[in-house]
Amino acid sequence: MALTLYYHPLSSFCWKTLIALYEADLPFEARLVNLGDPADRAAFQAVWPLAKFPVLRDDARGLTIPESTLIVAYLAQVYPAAASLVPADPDAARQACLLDRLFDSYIHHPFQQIVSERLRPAGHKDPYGVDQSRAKIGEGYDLLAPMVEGPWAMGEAFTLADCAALPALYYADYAVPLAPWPALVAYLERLKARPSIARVLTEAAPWFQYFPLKDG
Ligand SMILES: N[C@@H](CCC(=O)N[C@@H](CS)C(=O)NCC(=O)O)C(=O)O
Repeated sequence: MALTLYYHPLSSFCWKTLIALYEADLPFEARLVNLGDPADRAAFQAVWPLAKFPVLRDDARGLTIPESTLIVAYLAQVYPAAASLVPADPDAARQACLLDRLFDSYIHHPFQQIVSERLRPAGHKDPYGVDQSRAKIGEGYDLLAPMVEGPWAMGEAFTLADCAALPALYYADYAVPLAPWPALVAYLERLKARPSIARVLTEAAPWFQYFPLKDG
């Protein structure tokens, strides 16, 4: 198969790319990486030295593409079925990219910081850093709630921005509940009902027991 996605079903950044692949109904081999297994990690590092997933391998073109945003943009550029994920209009494309960056930078990354803190050993905790990350997520919600046009981030078209929004909002809701931002609550519900996203969540469900923040 030409496309291989190195991923893990629980990985939030992998969700962004899975949503895009499912939206476009593109065939690909899903290669689950167990970073806890030294041999699996070493094999993945041979593909991408940073050993961060997702990574897309396109054998037909001899390309290895890391970074979730870049993977979605690549799919949109190369596969007609995925083209609408990045709007053709340059201004709309820029806005979709901006929303992707905002969801990643102000919600997704601070959420990752909170999870990392949860995994730190006793004596190395950073409650001040967690407070800062929570505050940043709240600022992200404030910023993004009025920017989401509805039904999708960019209006009628489902784009890269929505692929980025789902993992960010779905997971951050555990750390900073979305309830005070009803527009984002409603948006997240619409996202969850979208078939591509419902499929990602169904596939992740057996792994949620390993999610460190599932108890809040
Ligand atoms: N900026 C990267 C972030 C990728 C990332 O942080 N991936 C996480 C999983 S969600 C990972 O590989 N974690 C494993 C590790 O850090 O060892 C992207 O957008 O793809």
